[in-house]
Amino acid sequence: MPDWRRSVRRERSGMFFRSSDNGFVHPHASEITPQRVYQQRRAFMQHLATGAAGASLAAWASREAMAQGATARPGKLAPLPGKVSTVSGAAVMEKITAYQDASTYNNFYEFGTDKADPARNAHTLKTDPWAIDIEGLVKKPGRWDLADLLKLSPMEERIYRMRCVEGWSMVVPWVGYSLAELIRKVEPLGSAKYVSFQTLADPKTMPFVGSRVLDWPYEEGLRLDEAMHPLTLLCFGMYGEVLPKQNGAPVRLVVPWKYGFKNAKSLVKIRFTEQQPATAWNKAAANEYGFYSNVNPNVDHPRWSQATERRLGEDGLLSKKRKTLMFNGYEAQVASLYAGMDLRKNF
Ligand SMILES: Nc1nc2c(c(=O)[nH]1)N[C@H]1C(S)=C(S)[C@@H](COP(=O)(O)O)O[C@H]1N2
Ligand SMILES: [Mo]
Repeated sequence: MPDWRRSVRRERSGMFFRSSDNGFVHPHASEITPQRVYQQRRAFMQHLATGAAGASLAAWASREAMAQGATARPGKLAPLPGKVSTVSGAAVMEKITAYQDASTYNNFYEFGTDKADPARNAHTLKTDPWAIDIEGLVKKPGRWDLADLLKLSPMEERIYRMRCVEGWSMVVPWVGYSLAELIRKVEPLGSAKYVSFQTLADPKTMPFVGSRVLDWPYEEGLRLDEAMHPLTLLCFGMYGEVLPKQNGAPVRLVVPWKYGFKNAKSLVKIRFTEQQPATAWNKAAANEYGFYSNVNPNVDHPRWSQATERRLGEDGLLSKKRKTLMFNGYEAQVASLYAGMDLRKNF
């Protein structure tokens, strides 16, 4: 089979081969109505205004300029207060992917395995009330309500590349703060070496949690030093708004130098452990999805090359013109985390 055909088939069918035609259909309108966007945004802004975050945030003057790539959409409202991050590497100077693409071409298997399924189905997700349980090897375990998480630290905008293991990529302005802020508050014990992340698995609101495509709940994991890295983002919003449900509302992870599947959506549990935790994709196919999953153009997936990628909205569906960068372009920031490690073995 020619290479292009193989890549299209894979992208259409997701990380597992499946026979489906819907993989690259972009729906015309977002599932989010103006009314719903407005209500979400108001709730988010109220949280910001009442919290420590609200007071210190400068206006987002350049919002329009940053969103040059975004197509007009229903419910586009006043800018959300925020400040551009000063963390090194947190603002790439590449064209921002259209909101329409980033919010309708998703992997969120709890809502279906076709790229258009999450935007179609995730409206059933209930994001209020919401909490994250902190467990394991920490001095201060316990439950953090979303309202408390939202004001734990000032919100920042992080413009990151996102590279899915399947070979497509985008550039998204996320909103959140470094996960390290939360980790410091709960005080990991000296014995904690890893952090595991669990996401919601609610069969009542997530139609595919009954399926056997993955072992639910979706789990991910990082080494503690990776989790503490300033680029690792606890993310509540994108494009100046609260996260759309299909992108992992109300709170998700974004680890920009790793393949997209490390970015666990709709987080409900964070556990500190001594042993390397299990991860959903590693359990499903250990030879294809390793624990580290750092973006690496030199280490191919067993079924396809990782040397190049397709940028959503930029390249044609069949072309992967863009060279994939080592650590997704964050080598200067993160390479030292892996000094002396064999990245082929620890893929
Ligand atoms: N809970 C959960 N989180 C998930 C997934 C998922 O299926 N379930 N898919 C992952 C994959 S494969 C990718 S590429 C990203 C996609 O995030 P996005 O839809 O915001 O682009 O979410 C990741 N997080
Ligand atoms: Mo992915």
